[in-house]
Amino acid sequence: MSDEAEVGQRLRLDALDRLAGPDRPWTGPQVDPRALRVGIVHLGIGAFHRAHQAVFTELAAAATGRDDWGITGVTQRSASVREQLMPQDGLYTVLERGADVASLRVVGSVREVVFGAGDPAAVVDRIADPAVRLVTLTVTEKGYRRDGTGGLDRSDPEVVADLAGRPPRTAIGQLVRGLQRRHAQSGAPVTVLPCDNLTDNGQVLRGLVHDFVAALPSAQAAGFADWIASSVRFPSCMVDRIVPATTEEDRADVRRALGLEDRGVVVAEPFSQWVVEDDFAADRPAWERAGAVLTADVAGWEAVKLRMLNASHSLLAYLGALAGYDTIAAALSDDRLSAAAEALMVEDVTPTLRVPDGLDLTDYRRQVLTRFANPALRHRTVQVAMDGSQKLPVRLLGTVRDRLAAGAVPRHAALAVAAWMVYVSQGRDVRGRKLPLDDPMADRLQAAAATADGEPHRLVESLLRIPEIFGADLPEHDGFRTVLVDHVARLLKG
Ligand code: CS2
Repeated sequence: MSDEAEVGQRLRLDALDRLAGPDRPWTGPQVDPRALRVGIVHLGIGAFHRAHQAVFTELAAAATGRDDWGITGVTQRSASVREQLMPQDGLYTVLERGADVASLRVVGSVREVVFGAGDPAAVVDRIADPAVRLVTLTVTEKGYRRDGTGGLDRSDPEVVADLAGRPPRTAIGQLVRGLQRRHAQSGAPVTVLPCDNLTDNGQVLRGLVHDFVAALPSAQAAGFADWIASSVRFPSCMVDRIVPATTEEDRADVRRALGLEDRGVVVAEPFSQWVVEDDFAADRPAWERAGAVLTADVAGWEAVKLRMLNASHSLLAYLGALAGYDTIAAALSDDRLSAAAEALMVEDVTPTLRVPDGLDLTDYRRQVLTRFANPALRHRTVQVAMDGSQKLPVRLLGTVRDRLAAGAVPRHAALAVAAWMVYVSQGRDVRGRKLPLDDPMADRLQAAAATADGEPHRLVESLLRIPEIFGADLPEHDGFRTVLVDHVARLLKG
């Protein structure tokens, strides 16, 4: 028996057509995928993009009758998304899990998936294609390869190799080499829109592109930097949707509902939000027709989301994982942990925020906690716990600095940082189960933690002295160190 026969027929356009009918328990693509032409290149086509921007883009195309906003997705490190989607004509299911009901949507806006490491030339070609007017990114915080000051990390061997002219492998390298070809070939204007959880993500990316270009030999940079300044825009945006890792159970649920095998299933909560700075070099999809907010002011939204939602997510992830809770919802069901998340948002974060017009912060806070409590999502604490060295500065340390500057001690934000420190040093939960340290700085963190030998003061001191995370200022702040040591001492006692 072939693989295909064992697992059932694979999701594909022709198979989907045969299933069409009024009673089907899923929503099909809102545009005809066969007629879609590519207008967007997306770097980093993971689950988040497929559950968020790809859906907004399809709905916007459907609302406006446009057929030129198909997506070429670039998978960065492994070919697996390509292997999942290409045999399926780019189709995949978003399995939306509400607290009580689930629903399914088959999405057709991804028309092609390129494996960046396997076919770097194709990535450069696609970005240069004048039919493409948008390059979007979700490459995670670490994918930007920044140094301690937020600039491009010129000591990173992958950055060095991309700068030396090999076929590009890093996201910034791919982007700059694609833009370089575009400048040489058509000079058509293009917008680059980063969709990762970073403060001022558009400006950050513009700065990194600038750093890369400035490090090129002058003959290559001539005219190119000016063209970028005049013809490329880097708007910022805030993205929000909880997208846990897909499990075998999720795939089995979709198989049962669809009657087809979908290897590209992504899972998401019902909530989805996108606030985009309306500053485009050329055309864009009418995302507002799909519920996105296009505005001149993204910064306020971004700060609210990162400091309220992502910060309390990280707090629950570290405290929850240490306490033996597998999921965020389970962690939140512990009164002490939900009180800590609430206190973080109310006491530490709220005083630091400039609230955007039309947003009620109390409602926002309640909504965040309700979303976290969704038991059907099964969002794992260790998933949110990963890459802490990259996430802490963005989510928590801005709040810490603002409160310290105001003369206050941010006790709850410090608790989240302390929980991360204990997570790093113990690597085990209260029941003795191993907790993975999935972080680009894992070796350095573990080495720093090991020197402390379980002594709270030394643990805080050794981790706080990592400037890429805590800068030069925070280790010098006695009040912050003292509150960290208190929390760490208590957490180490269990
Ligand atoms: C989470 C985010 O994994 C994490 O660190 O905090 O991915 C979070 O689920 C999203 O930002 C929600 O929009």
